[in-house]
Amino acid sequence: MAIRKIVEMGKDDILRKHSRKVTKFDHRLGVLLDDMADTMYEADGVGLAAPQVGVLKRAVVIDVGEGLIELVNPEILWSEGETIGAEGCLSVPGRRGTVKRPEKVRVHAQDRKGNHIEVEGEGLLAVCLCHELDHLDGVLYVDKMIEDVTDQMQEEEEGKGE
Ligand code: GNR
Ligand code: NI
Repeated sequence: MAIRKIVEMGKDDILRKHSRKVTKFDHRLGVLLDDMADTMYEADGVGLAAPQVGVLKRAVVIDVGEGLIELVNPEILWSEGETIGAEGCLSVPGRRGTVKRPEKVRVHAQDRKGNHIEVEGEGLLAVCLCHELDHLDGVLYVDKMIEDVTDQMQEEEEGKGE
Protein backbone atom coordinates (compact mmCIF):
# COMPACT_ATOMS: atom_id res chain seq x y z
CA MET A 1 0.00 0.00 0.00
CA ALA A 2 1.28 3.42 -0.87
CA ILE A 3 0.23 7.01 -1.17
CA ARG A 4 0.48 8.30 -4.74
CA LYS A 5 0.83 11.90 -5.85
CA ILE A 6 -2.41 13.57 -6.88
CA VAL A 7 -2.22 15.36 -10.24
CA GLU A 8 -3.52 18.94 -10.21
CA MET A 9 -5.43 20.78 -12.93
CA GLY A 10 -3.26 23.06 -15.02
CA LYS A 11 -0.05 21.22 -14.18
CA ASP A 12 -0.72 18.14 -16.28
CA ASP A 13 -3.06 17.52 -19.22
CA ILE A 14 -3.49 13.86 -18.16
CA LEU A 15 -6.68 14.94 -16.36
CA ARG A 16 -8.10 15.91 -19.77
CA LYS A 17 -7.49 12.55 -21.42
CA HIS A 18 -9.84 9.62 -21.89
CA SER A 19 -9.05 6.65 -19.68
CA ARG A 20 -8.84 3.18 -21.19
CA LYS A 21 -11.03 0.23 -20.31
CA VAL A 22 -9.43 -2.26 -17.94
CA THR A 23 -9.02 -5.65 -19.63
CA LYS A 24 -6.60 -7.37 -17.27
CA PHE A 25 -7.87 -8.04 -13.76
CA ASP A 26 -4.42 -8.80 -12.42
CA HIS A 27 -2.26 -8.06 -9.37
CA ARG A 28 -1.25 -4.72 -10.84
CA LEU A 29 -4.89 -3.56 -10.87
CA GLY A 30 -5.23 -4.64 -7.23
CA VAL A 31 -2.16 -2.61 -6.25
CA LEU A 32 -3.53 0.43 -8.10
CA LEU A 33 -6.91 0.20 -6.32
CA ASP A 34 -5.21 -0.28 -2.92
CA ASP A 35 -2.98 2.75 -3.52
CA MET A 36 -5.94 4.82 -4.73
CA ALA A 37 -7.87 4.05 -1.52
CA ASP A 38 -4.82 4.95 0.62
CA THR A 39 -4.36 8.17 -1.32
CA MET A 40 -8.05 9.11 -1.06
CA TYR A 41 -8.16 8.54 2.71
CA GLU A 42 -4.86 10.36 3.26
CA ALA A 43 -6.22 13.37 1.35
CA ASP A 44 -9.58 13.26 3.18
CA GLY A 45 -11.43 12.81 -0.09
CA VAL A 46 -14.68 10.92 -0.68
CA GLY A 47 -13.60 9.63 -4.08
CA LEU A 48 -10.64 9.29 -6.41
CA ALA A 49 -10.31 8.33 -10.07
CA ALA A 50 -7.20 6.65 -11.54
CA PRO A 51 -6.26 9.58 -13.83
CA GLN A 52 -5.89 11.70 -10.67
CA VAL A 53 -2.88 9.56 -9.78
CA GLY A 54 -1.61 9.66 -13.35
CA VAL A 55 -3.01 6.32 -14.54
CA LEU A 56 -5.34 6.38 -17.57
CA LYS A 57 -7.42 3.36 -16.58
CA ARG A 58 -11.16 3.25 -15.96
CA ALA A 59 -10.98 2.64 -12.20
CA VAL A 60 -12.38 4.66 -9.29
CA VAL A 61 -12.66 4.36 -5.52
CA ILE A 62 -15.37 6.01 -3.42
CA ASP A 63 -16.11 6.22 0.30
CA VAL A 64 -18.80 8.66 1.35
CA GLY A 65 -18.81 7.19 4.85
CA GLU A 66 -20.59 3.97 3.98
CA GLY A 67 -17.48 1.90 3.27
CA LEU A 68 -15.09 1.58 0.36
CA ILE A 69 -16.50 1.04 -3.13
CA GLU A 70 -14.15 0.01 -5.96
CA LEU A 71 -15.46 0.37 -9.49
CA VAL A 72 -13.70 -0.81 -12.64
CA ASN A 73 -15.11 0.12 -16.07
CA PRO A 74 -18.11 1.87 -14.48
CA GLU A 75 -21.07 2.98 -16.63
CA ILE A 76 -24.24 4.79 -15.68
CA LEU A 77 -27.29 2.59 -16.33
CA TRP A 78 -29.83 5.28 -15.48
CA SER A 79 -30.19 8.41 -13.43
CA GLU A 80 -33.16 10.35 -12.09
CA GLY A 81 -33.94 13.66 -10.46
CA GLU A 82 -31.81 16.75 -10.17
CA THR A 83 -29.90 18.37 -7.36
CA ILE A 84 -27.54 21.33 -7.15
CA GLY A 85 -24.76 21.08 -4.61
CA ALA A 86 -21.25 22.30 -3.85
CA GLU A 87 -18.38 20.14 -5.07
CA GLY A 88 -14.67 20.14 -4.63
CA CYS A 89 -11.97 18.11 -6.34
CA LEU A 90 -8.63 16.91 -5.01
CA SER A 91 -7.16 17.92 -8.39
CA VAL A 92 -8.53 21.47 -8.03
CA PRO A 93 -7.34 22.39 -4.53
CA GLY A 94 -8.69 25.41 -2.70
CA ARG A 95 -11.84 25.80 -4.76
CA ARG A 96 -15.46 24.74 -4.53
CA GLY A 97 -18.34 25.27 -6.90
CA THR A 98 -21.96 24.35 -7.43
CA VAL A 99 -22.89 21.72 -10.01
CA LYS A 100 -26.22 20.24 -11.14
CA ARG A 101 -26.26 16.45 -10.83
CA PRO A 102 -28.85 13.66 -10.77
CA GLU A 103 -30.40 12.90 -7.38
CA LYS A 104 -30.10 9.16 -7.90
CA VAL A 105 -27.97 6.99 -10.20
CA ARG A 106 -27.44 3.30 -10.88
CA VAL A 107 -24.04 2.20 -12.13
CA HIS A 108 -22.81 -1.03 -13.66
CA ALA A 109 -19.15 -1.86 -13.13
CA GLN A 110 -16.72 -4.66 -12.43
CA ASP A 111 -14.87 -5.41 -9.22
CA ARG A 112 -11.11 -6.03 -9.00
CA LYS A 113 -11.62 -9.64 -10.03
CA GLY A 114 -13.74 -8.77 -13.04
CA ASN A 115 -17.07 -9.80 -11.51
CA HIS A 116 -20.00 -7.69 -12.71
CA ILE A 117 -21.57 -5.51 -10.03
CA GLU A 118 -24.20 -2.78 -9.77
CA VAL A 119 -24.24 0.14 -7.35
CA GLU A 120 -27.10 2.55 -6.72
CA GLY A 121 -26.55 5.86 -4.97
CA GLU A 122 -28.51 8.86 -3.80
CA GLY A 123 -27.39 12.27 -2.57
CA LEU A 124 -23.63 12.54 -2.02
CA LEU A 125 -22.99 9.03 -3.34
CA ALA A 126 -24.85 9.86 -6.58
CA VAL A 127 -22.89 13.10 -6.93
CA CYS A 128 -19.62 11.33 -6.24
CA LEU A 129 -20.35 8.55 -8.75
CA CYS A 130 -20.99 11.16 -11.46
CA HIS A 131 -17.93 13.23 -10.46
CA GLU A 132 -15.61 10.21 -10.58
CA LEU A 133 -17.03 8.85 -13.84
CA ASP A 134 -16.50 12.27 -15.43
CA HIS A 135 -12.79 12.07 -14.52
CA LEU A 136 -12.53 8.93 -16.69
CA ASP A 137 -13.61 11.00 -19.70
CA GLY A 138 -11.34 13.95 -18.93
CA VAL A 139 -14.15 16.06 -17.50
CA LEU A 140 -13.66 18.14 -14.34
CA TYR A 141 -16.44 19.62 -12.19
CA VAL A 142 -15.26 23.13 -13.13
CA ASP A 143 -16.45 22.41 -16.71
CA LYS A 144 -20.01 22.00 -15.42
CA MET A 145 -19.84 24.50 -12.60
CA ILE A 146 -22.70 26.94 -12.14
CA GLU A 147 -20.79 29.26 -9.79
CA ASP A 148 -17.84 29.35 -7.45
CA VAL A 149 -18.60 28.83 -3.78
CA THR A 150 -16.82 31.59 -1.90
CA ASP A 151 -15.65 31.47 1.71
CA GLN A 152 -18.42 33.93 2.55
CA MET A 153 -21.13 31.72 1.02
CA GLN A 154 -19.63 28.77 2.88
CA GLU A 155 -19.79 30.64 6.21
CA GLU A 156 -23.38 31.71 5.60
CA GLU A 157 -24.30 28.12 4.83
CA GLU A 158 -22.58 26.87 8.00
CA GLY A 159 -24.19 29.63 10.07
CA LYS A 160 -27.71 28.51 9.08
CA GLY A 161 -29.82 27.27 11.96
CA GLU A 162 -27.32 28.17 14.65
O1 GNR B 1 -13.25 14.69 -1.93
C1 GNR B 1 -14.09 15.03 -2.76
N1 GNR B 1 -15.22 15.64 -2.32
C2 GNR B 1 -16.33 15.86 -3.10
C3 GNR B 1 -17.33 16.68 -2.60
C4 GNR B 1 -18.45 16.95 -3.34
C5 GNR B 1 -18.59 16.39 -4.58
C6 GNR B 1 -17.60 15.57 -5.11
C7 GNR B 1 -16.48 15.31 -4.38
S1 GNR B 1 -15.26 14.28 -5.02
C8 GNR B 1 -13.83 14.86 -4.21
C9 GNR B 1 -12.65 13.95 -4.46
C10 GNR B 1 -12.27 14.01 -5.90
O2 GNR B 1 -11.71 14.92 -6.43
N2 GNR B 1 -12.61 12.99 -6.62
O3 GNR B 1 -12.34 12.95 -7.93
NI1 NI C 1 -12.30 15.02 -8.54
